[in-house]
Amino acid sequence: MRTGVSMRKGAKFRFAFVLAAVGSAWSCAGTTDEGSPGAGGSNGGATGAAGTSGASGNAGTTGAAGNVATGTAGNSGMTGGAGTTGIGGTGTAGTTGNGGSGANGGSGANGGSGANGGTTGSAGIGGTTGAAGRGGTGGAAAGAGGRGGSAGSAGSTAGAGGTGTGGSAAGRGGTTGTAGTTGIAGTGGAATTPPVTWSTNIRLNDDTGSGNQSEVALATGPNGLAIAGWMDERSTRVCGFSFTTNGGQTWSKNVSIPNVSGMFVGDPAVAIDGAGTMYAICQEYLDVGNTGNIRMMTSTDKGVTWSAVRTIGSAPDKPWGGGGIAEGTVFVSWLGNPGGIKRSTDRGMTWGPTKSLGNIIHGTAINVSTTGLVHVPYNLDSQNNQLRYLRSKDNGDTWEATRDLVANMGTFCFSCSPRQHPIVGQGTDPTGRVVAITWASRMTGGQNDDDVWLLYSSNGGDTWTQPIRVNDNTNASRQFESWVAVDNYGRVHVAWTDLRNGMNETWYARSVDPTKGFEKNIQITDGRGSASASFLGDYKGIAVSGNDVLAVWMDTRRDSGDIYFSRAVGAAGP
Ligand SMILES: [Ca+2]
Ligand SMILES: [Ca+2]
Repeated sequence: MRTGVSMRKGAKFRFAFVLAAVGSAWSCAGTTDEGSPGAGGSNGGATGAAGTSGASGNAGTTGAAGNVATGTAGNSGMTGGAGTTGIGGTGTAGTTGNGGSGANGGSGANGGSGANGGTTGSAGIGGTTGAAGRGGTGGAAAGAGGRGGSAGSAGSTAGAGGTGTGGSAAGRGGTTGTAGTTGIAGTGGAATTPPVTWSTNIRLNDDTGSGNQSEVALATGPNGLAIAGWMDERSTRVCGFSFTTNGGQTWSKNVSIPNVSGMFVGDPAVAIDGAGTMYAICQEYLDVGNTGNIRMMTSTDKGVTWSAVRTIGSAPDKPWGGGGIAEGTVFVSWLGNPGGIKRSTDRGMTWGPTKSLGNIIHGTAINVSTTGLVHVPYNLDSQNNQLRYLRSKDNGDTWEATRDLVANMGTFCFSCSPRQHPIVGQGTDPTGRVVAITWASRMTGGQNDDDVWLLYSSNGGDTWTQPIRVNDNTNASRQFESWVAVDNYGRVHVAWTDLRNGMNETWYARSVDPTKGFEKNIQITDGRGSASASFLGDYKGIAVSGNDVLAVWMDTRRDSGDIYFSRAVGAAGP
């Protein structure tokens, strides 16, 4: 943005057939036999059948002592079938469920005449711990029958699912065993995240002088392709660009969109489509805040050659770009009254109709996804300082009605030095289901100065959290110029300018689930410079490239402004 009002921008249990011991009846007083304890049964056995009644004993003279019939032990219950493997869980399998304690044998019937069969044995206790992430295996039925009595019942309780460990998602309980009950879902272990190590910082602007570079944006594409763009005042002000074809290991010499008007040029934007076409965009002001042109050049060969620079529209201020999934698709938005957004499917040669965004004077962000979801958030301080949000579910063919996600985005430090404008940053996972929006402002619940805020959706923008503070410093200090990226696993990566140490530093935080907070803030910068400037570029870039996170920022360690880069290899990986 150029001016104070502009943007910046988851057993087979065979029923245990418990053979009921049939108590024979003898006409005499028999001895009483106690049933012996059954062996441990566990899951899912059926209740043993009650002993059949003995036949009536003959009344008579002294009968021979009746033999005590021995009840037949109940058959062991079959092992419950393991549940199906938990979906998505990678938790370590738990230990097999212990067999439940066996059915206690029924108390022996007295061999009396006409004695009834023994009483039914009590049911065994079900097995205990099941396997993590899997249904517990069933315990053996095992209950030995009491003498003269009927067999004990098999255990009936299925093993419960155990607790998984180390998995990144909760394992699901087993499906219902044939005779067993459904295993209880195991709880997932703590999710794991790869470590974050930011690389040695490197400078992207390749001039040797001390001209000012600022206002840096970043886009990533397939196969390690990325492009950064910035405003460059090494000589006549231009939009400068550098790109990488190896995920940021090395960067190209700078290219630029030149200044042909002699007027103010800046507000660079960059995009890469799904096929790897790079789009370099620059605002050419003709009358600052009133009229100007959006200029663009493209490369379809990873930067070996670039097209001519063309004017693709008019706008008073600050364009933004979003690369489509399809080859040749790109979105461009801009500020104005009204601001707008439009789409091209032929690399910017022709454009579809403009969708009005209302009177916007600060920047938009654009994220496109493989599911057709397109997310466009922006600040609307021309009305009530709300966070307004536009969504498409069909790749921009049609747009939904706008929604206001935050009624008031807080106080922006327009007049601070360095200044802070209501620039809205955004990132999504490739499917567009996990969406994060960030800005910096003074808001209730913060530190009474500039803080970094984040709004989060895990359902494609249907519902959103309240603002969540990202920065964890405890001293009164400014954090601003934030941007955000979301990786393939839905993790959120935020970068911002941080003055907690009184200097111009760039800091970072990651979260698996922002509703549960962020990891400890860490610093990306390995050097720092003065923050005593009226302008530190308004915004910055952070994006995911494969398993890595890339970041670019305006750095003052060397002169009044350079564009620096770092990457955190593997920080976005499995
Ligand atoms: Ca603060
Ligand atoms: Ca410089």
